[in-house]
Amino acid sequence: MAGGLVIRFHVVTLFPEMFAAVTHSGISGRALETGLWSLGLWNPRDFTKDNYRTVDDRPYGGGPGMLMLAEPLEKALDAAREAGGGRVIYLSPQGKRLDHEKVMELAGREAVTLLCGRYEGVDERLIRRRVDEELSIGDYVLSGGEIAAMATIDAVVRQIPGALGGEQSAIEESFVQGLLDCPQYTRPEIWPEGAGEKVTAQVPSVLMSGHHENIRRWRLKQALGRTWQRRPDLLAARKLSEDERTLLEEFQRESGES
Ligand code: 9WO
Repeated sequence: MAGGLVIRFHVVTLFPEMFAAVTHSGISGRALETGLWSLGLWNPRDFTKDNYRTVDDRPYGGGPGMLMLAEPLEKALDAAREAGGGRVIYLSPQGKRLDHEKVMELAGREAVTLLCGRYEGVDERLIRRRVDEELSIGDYVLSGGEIAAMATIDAVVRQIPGALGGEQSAIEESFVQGLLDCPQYTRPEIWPEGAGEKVTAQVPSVLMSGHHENIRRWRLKQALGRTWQRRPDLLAARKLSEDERTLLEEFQRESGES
C-alpha cells in the first residue's frame, strides 16, 4: 500500500458479529479486502473473570434496566490501545452530531476506537476516564451503539481514496458541495407505462438531450431547489455564487412557493 491512506478501526462491543454488515458487504466490504482499512473487534465479555462473564449491573439509585460495568470495558479498551487504538469515541445520543466535516476529520486519522454501549448505558466514570469524544448520528435512541458505529465506519471508509469505484467520486457527493442530491433517473424513459396507470412519468427531457452544460445547470438548479425546500438550514450555511443565486430564483419562481 504505497503511501496510501489506511485507517485502523477498533470497536469495543458485546456484539462483534453485527459488524459483518460492514466487513462483508458493499463498498466497505470491498475496501476491507483491498486493505484500505482494518477492523479489530474487542468483546468486554472476554475480559471478565467471573464464571458468569458478567458485563452489567444495576444502577445505583435504582430505576429500571442495567448499566455496563466499567472494569470489563476498560480492559477491552486497554487491549484495543495496545493494538494501536487511537482516539476513543463513544457513540451515544448525548454526543455531538456526526456530520460531513467530522467524517472527513476521522478519515484523516490513522486509528479510531469506537466504544459501543448497550442496556441503559455505561458507568459515567469509564466515560470520564477513557472516552476522548462522544458522537451521535441523530436524535433517537437505538438498542446500542453498534449501528451508529457501523454508520460511522461506512461514512468514513467511503472517503478513503480508492474506496469508491473509478467513475464514482466522493468529491461529487451530496454534502461535499453542501447541497442535497438532485433527482436521478435511469431506464426506461417512460415508467410506469400501460393501460390503467394513473400517472406515467417521463424522464426530464434535458437529461435526454445530450447537452452537457444544460444538464449540469439543471442538476445544480434541482439540487439548490431541493435544499431550499427541504433543508433551508444547509442553504443558510452556504455561500451562493451569482450563477447559483439565479438558478435558485428560477426554481423558486417555477415552484410558486417563494
Ligand atoms: C436507554 C434508555 C431507557 C430508558 C430511558 C432512557 C434511556 N436511554 C437509553 C439509552 O440511551 N441507551 C443507550 C443505548 C446507552 C448507550 C448505547 N445505546 C445507544 C446508543 N442508543 N442509541 C445510541 C446512539 C448512538 C449514536 N447516535 C444515536 C444513538
